[in-house]
Amino acid sequence: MHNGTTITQFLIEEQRRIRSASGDFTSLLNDIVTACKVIANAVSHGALVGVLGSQGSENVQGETQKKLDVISNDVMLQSNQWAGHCAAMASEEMEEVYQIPAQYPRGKYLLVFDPLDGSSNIDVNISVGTIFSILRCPPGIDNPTEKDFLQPGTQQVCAGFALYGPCTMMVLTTGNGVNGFTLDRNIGEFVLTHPKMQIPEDTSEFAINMSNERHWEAPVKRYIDECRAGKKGARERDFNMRWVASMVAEVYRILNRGGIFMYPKDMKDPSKPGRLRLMYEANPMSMIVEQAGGVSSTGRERILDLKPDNLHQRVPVILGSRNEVERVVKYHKES
Ligand code: FDP
Repeated sequence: MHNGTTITQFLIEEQRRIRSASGDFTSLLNDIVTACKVIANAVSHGALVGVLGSQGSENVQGETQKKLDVISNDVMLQSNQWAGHCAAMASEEMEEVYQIPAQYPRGKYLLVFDPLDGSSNIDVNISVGTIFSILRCPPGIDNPTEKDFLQPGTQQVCAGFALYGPCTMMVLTTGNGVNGFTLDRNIGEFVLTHPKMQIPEDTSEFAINMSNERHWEAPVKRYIDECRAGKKGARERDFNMRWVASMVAEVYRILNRGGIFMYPKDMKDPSKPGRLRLMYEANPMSMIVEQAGGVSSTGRERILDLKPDNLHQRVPVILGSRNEVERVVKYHKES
């Protein structure tokens, strides 16, 4: 028998601390948690239930959708549309804002998500995840449109991600630190296993897609060259490298043992000022990283301060251990 704190107990205890809390927010988080359990189940059965492979369609970013991208998106919509907590939703997989169907009541929150991050890893059995961000719907708005979602990351009420790896994990922040929960499949509940996660300030591990090196700007090239020079170079120590190509897995690793993750601005395609999406990747991950004592920047600005231009905006992302991210920011200032 388990004797830990379940995520349900944790959320209710958090709710009790806020006198004015109506329970809406706790209930919304519970629905998100349920959705992630359903997605975890589909991911873990893979080819046995025919969910691998391509869907044969493209999303708004022009990326080929996998079957599990579409399934996960549907699960998130269905779990979160009926209870009356959301005013509207937005997703990586949908060009437009998703309006709550007329038969359901509307709530006061806006939910934004990437239903399955790291999609290129699905078919090869490498960790993927779901990233989400909760914002307040501006007062007096009955039918939220895109502009109601375009709030800076500092306005997020909550950010989190589920990681579908060897264990299924849920990592959450409501602005009061970061907590990690492991799914106990025997009881069907997430149990608090990683309370108050803190990112070490220093690291000797970096994560970047090295195949883009020729497209990088000078400050990033300088930083990575110095890491690669090892003991005999400017940094006078050896660095190690990791690249999972699933942001959820990289951020989870950094939360546990430190590190720096970069998908920086590059010159590959001038129409894209970065690869990762601000509203449902960079913002929630930046809130989590900052709440765990790390730093998150484009290289030039704090990510959480950016005022979004559109739902699917892309931004450069450099996040993780404080001293390393600050060094990269300094290199940008100097260049
Ligand atoms: P994906 O497109 O497969 O969902 O969402 C962006 C992302 O994955 C990140 O999770 C990951 O870090 C990055 O893209 C991988 O990019 P590369 O294919 O360039 O390695």
